[in-house]
Amino acid sequence: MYTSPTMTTPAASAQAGTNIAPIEPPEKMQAFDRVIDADGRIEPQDWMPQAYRKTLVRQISQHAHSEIVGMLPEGNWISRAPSLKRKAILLAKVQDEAGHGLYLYSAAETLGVSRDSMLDALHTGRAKYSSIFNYPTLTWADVGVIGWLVDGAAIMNQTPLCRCSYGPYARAMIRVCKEESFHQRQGYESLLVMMKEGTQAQQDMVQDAVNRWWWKCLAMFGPPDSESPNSEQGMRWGIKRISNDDLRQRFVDATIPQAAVLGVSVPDEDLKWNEERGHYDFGPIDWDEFWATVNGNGPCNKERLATRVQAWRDGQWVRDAAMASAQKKREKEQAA
Ligand code: BYC
Repeated sequence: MYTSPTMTTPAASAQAGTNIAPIEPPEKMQAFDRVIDADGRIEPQDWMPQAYRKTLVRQISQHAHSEIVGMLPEGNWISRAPSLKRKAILLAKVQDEAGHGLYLYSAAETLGVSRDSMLDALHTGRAKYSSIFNYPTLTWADVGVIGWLVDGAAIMNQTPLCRCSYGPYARAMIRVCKEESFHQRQGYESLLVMMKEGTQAQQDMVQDAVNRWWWKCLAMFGPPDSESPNSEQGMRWGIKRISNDDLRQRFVDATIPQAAVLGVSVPDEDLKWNEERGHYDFGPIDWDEFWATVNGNGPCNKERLATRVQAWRDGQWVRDAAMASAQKKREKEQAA
């Protein structure tokens, strides 16, 4: 199912430029379309076209992988946090990301794909995860900037997913977004402390981290709408509610005033408030760099994947013990 190449709707076939005939039963397709048109919810037991199922598995599993790989850049700093308070906050945050990954793998499983196959795709480098986690966290300020900008971008992108047409994904996202909001605030607050109470060296460290992460965060929203092959169908199906470019613009508009309060600048000479549009104009994003990173050639791709694979191997005894314990429990229940 995960790898099924079947195109199922005339629209999807036409969009993909294929000649594969639609094979979905027309009455079921019409009933599905009626639910989508009425902005209703599709649940796991409901009939759905294969292409819808496949799109959801792709997006939700990529999202789950992003949460799990996303633990690594910040996890690097748990042992080096500057105080017990910051260590406790960071531990809780990284643990939350693990939880998000688990909700999302569970949501994807409701579509009939196994967790093992999703993890295998991640571990063998076949699955995508967010580009943003392939960059290094060089200083403590990176941890604050990830909270402020990366989690800030994540909230912007994920809040509309709470209204996604697929029930289990939408419900998972409600909790995820609440927790992301805490993540964003803790990052911003830690930067505020450094900027308002810190030394010049600490303030410089914050500015340097903002300079390194800013453009990566803008790219994180995905390619421009004109070059986003999945957007049109995703929006038609109510999976995606707001386009990549619109979310990116909202993020810039929301973040620039926050940067002013913090006392940092963003590294963009073209950034300018556009009175006519009622939005900030901003400079060009380096899409070559983005695609190189998405395709496995960013600064930390290999390290991230190797760490994940090693963690999976190291956890084998835990999975074996859990399975043995469950088997024992079953046997006891059967004997009783
Ligand atoms: N990185 O047609 P498009 C988090 C891929 S977790 C890598 O626009 P779509 C957090 C895209 O997959 C952050 N790949 O696609 C966690 C597609 O490739 P395939 C993750 C990217 O799906 C821990 C191709 O480019 N958030 O924030 O309509 C701590 C064409 O793109 C990226 C989610 O996963 C990227 N940045 O839109 C802190 C949210 N962007 O699959 C924070 C759910 C695009 O055709 N996902 N690609 O081979 C989404 O909202 C959408 O999938 C995206 C992409 C907006 C990401």
